[in-house]
Amino acid sequence: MSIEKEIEKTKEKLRETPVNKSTETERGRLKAKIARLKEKKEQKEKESQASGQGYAVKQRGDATVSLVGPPSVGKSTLLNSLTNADSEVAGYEFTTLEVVPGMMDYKGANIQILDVPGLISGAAEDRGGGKQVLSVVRSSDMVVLVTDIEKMEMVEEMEEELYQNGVRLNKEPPDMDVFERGEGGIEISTTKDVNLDEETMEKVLRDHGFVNCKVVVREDVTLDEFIDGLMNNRVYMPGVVCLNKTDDMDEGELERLKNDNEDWIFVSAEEHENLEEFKERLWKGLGLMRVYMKERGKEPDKDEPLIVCEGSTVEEVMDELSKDFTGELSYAKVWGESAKFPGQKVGEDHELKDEDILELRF
Ligand SMILES: Nc1nc2c(ncn2[C@@H]2O[C@H](COP(=O)(O)OP(=O)(O)OP(=O)(O)O)[C@@H](O)[C@H]2O)c(=O)[nH]1
Ligand SMILES: [Mg+2]
Repeated sequence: MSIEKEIEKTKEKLRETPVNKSTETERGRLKAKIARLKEKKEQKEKESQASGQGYAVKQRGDATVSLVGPPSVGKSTLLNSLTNADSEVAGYEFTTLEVVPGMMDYKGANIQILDVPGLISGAAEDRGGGKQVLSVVRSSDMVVLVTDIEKMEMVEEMEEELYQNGVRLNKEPPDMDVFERGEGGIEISTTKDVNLDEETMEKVLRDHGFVNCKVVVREDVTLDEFIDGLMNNRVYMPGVVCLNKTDDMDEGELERLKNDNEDWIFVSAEEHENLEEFKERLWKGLGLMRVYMKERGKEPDKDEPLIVCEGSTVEEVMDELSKDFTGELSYAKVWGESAKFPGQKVGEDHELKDEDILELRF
């Protein structure tokens, strides 16, 4: 769901929640959520504008994935073999000094892949414009840390660089809320499983300029996670390490590395080895699914799926299509994994599964 839609939905929920004592907390929560979403939207807009030369990469397609990595590990080669792009490949370092986009067609989705050079501190030295590079990564939906056997130690360095710049890989935002208010000082409320002591939290809050606020922490968080929860410039996205040039490796060594790093993906961009698995990893990481729309009495168009987030409901699919429809939904019918039987009539809150067929009637 886009941020705009999420804002709209939350506003609607707020309108539907009556104003009284028992709904006060819920209304506060919704208001805070709207404020947070608005901030996130502004942040995203700012970042897409912060485009120095060579960084004016428009977000296109159903999702965007950044390839980051040290020089000469084969980012451009990987981009070229995955997409329609034609990025310069060379045997010397710093070949690519601007962000090069390419479009990858996978399972009917258009996934934009960005070849983003020069992220790492030493290498960046602002030749690649470190800050802009980071803003490109921050506004993408997933990041791939590309490396090869010679530069494996760079993986940790890249992860650290991203962490220092507010990018949280493979993590969920902490389950907590901060409600700022005009008076009343700092009030902290936590669930039983929270181990971080309130004194520390209060100190951190003051250090971060909070004077009057109510903080609700609903899960056990580390100090760093607590701080993340106070900041609105953190971005959370999936990340995967891709070790390239497997064609150039000793087989025993490759096996050993695979065993030691089970969540990495091993490819040869040049020899096109394991690229389908790589694409599937992106698909899984991005959490996308396909829904085939069908008209009454007709077969669905399987070449043109609607690409939505995993777990989307009928209502969310309708939101996605909203421009095409007017009027009240008369019924929704579903074929596929989420249906109890083919053509089951379902409500708007029915959760769809990948490759479901959906017929909407207004
Ligand atoms: N053996 C082997 N070599 C590869 C592979 N992929 C890329 N290379 C070689 O590695 C060198 C660098 O490749 P590039 O794609 O230019 O690397 P890059 O990461 O884009 O480099 P910069 O743009 O300088 O950051 C070239 O000589 C490629 O031919 C691969 O899968 N196997
Ligand atoms: Mg390159």
